[in-house]
Amino acid sequence: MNPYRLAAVAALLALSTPSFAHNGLVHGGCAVGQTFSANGISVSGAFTRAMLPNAGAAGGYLSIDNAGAEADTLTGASSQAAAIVEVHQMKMEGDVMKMAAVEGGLEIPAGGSVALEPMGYHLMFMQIDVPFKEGDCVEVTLHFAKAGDVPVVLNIGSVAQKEPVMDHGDHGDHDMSDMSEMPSAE
Ligand SMILES: [Cu+2]
Repeated sequence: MNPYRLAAVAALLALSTPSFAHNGLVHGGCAVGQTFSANGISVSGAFTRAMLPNAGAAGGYLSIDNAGAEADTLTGASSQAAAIVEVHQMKMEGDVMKMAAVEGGLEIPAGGSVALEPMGYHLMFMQIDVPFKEGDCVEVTLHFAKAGDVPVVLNIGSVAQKEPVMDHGDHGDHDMSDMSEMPSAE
């Protein structure tokens, strides 16, 4: 490849956003316990679940901290891994648990935090082409009214994952029996 062509390729790479996967999925080798920060917003404990065949949709869970002096609003999210990503809320309607898009976005109070978790607020990934597989990761960009775009990576846990994915790596000294005592990721 001649030097000019090489430079052109390098320039193109520099222009593109830091995405390491074509379909928004990162296969294997994803770090766990990461925090993603931009403009006063910090996102931690981000995870989703492995999908059963033909499930087509998945929830996304994470905790959002707003260190700013003003409230911000999570207005939406996008990902190459799903054609549609919405911010949803679970609600009881009579005896029936239903979910619906959060109208007007989700407010994150100044100096406060909001958890998106199973049975509560969550990201809803719909029209997923490549099913989520445990151990891989999903790249998502969160959109905030004030902080702008915050790119995050969700670890894919088991089909029944309820908590952020932990490192069950080769640390012989890691005692998993007291996981409930783990401080929530900060
Ligand atoms: Cu939902």
